[in-house]
Amino acid sequence: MLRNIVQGNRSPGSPVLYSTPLAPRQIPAQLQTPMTTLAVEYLASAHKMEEMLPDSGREVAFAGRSNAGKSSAINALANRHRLAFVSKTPGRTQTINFFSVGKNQRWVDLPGYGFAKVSKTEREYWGELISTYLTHRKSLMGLILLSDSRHGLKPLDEQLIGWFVPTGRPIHVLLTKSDKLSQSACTKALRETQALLTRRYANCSVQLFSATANKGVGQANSLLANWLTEDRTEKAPG
Ligand SMILES: Nc1nc2c(ncn2[C@@H]2O[C@H](COP(=O)(O)OP(=O)(O)O)[C@@H](O)[C@H]2O)c(=O)[nH]1
Ligand SMILES: [Mg+2]
Repeated sequence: MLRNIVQGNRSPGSPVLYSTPLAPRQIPAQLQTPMTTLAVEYLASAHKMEEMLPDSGREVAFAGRSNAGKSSAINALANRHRLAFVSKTPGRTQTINFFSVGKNQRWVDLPGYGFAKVSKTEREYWGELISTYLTHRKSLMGLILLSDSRHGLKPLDEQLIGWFVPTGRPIHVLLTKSDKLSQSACTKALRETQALLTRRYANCSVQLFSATANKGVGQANSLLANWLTEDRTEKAPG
């Protein structure tokens, strides 16, 4: 639903701070635009395959259980507060939302899953849509899977991983809300998820993440930028 997305227009120009302009090197660092701010803009939402944007260029998809912290993570990665809608109650953002992050480069916010109050028919429809998207989308360079660091990977998370692994493209797991865990619990969660992924799937990586504490944001952003730019011609599926 479009109203679940706040359009990502930047705020208008900064207020006049000085009566006489200063040379750039004289502007205090705290007043300059942070280097990490990406030009992320909302593009479109799709309810079905026919509404998807053309399958060209490159994109990275974000998936996770409802309430895993996906919208918060997207906002943190974009260094914006209200790009993706953040919910207090597990909700039903049942659209695939496209964001531009550069020329022919997109982030794709997939609908959250595992929300109990969704009917079986609805669940099946979205399972079909997402599995079709994950397995057929040529421009999809990799999948970011968000999972609450306190709960570990759930069967539906593994189902998604199972759909995507055969494409030969990478999956990176963000263990979200890590600010809610102690340092030792974080280490344990990271080690256990890493071990599970290594045991069962190829081409998966994992890191700790917290949108609230801005933890792991730089690491995830570097990986996203690599996926959207690196030369992968040898890995393209036949
Ligand atoms: N403590 C903490 N809470 C978070 C974090 N990320 C998200 N949340 C909270 O978790 C709930 C669900 O977040 P949201 O981003 O809407 O999850 P989504 O359903 O996966 O998009 C909200 O109440 C958020 O404020 C985080 O890094 N730390
Ligand atoms: Mg959300």
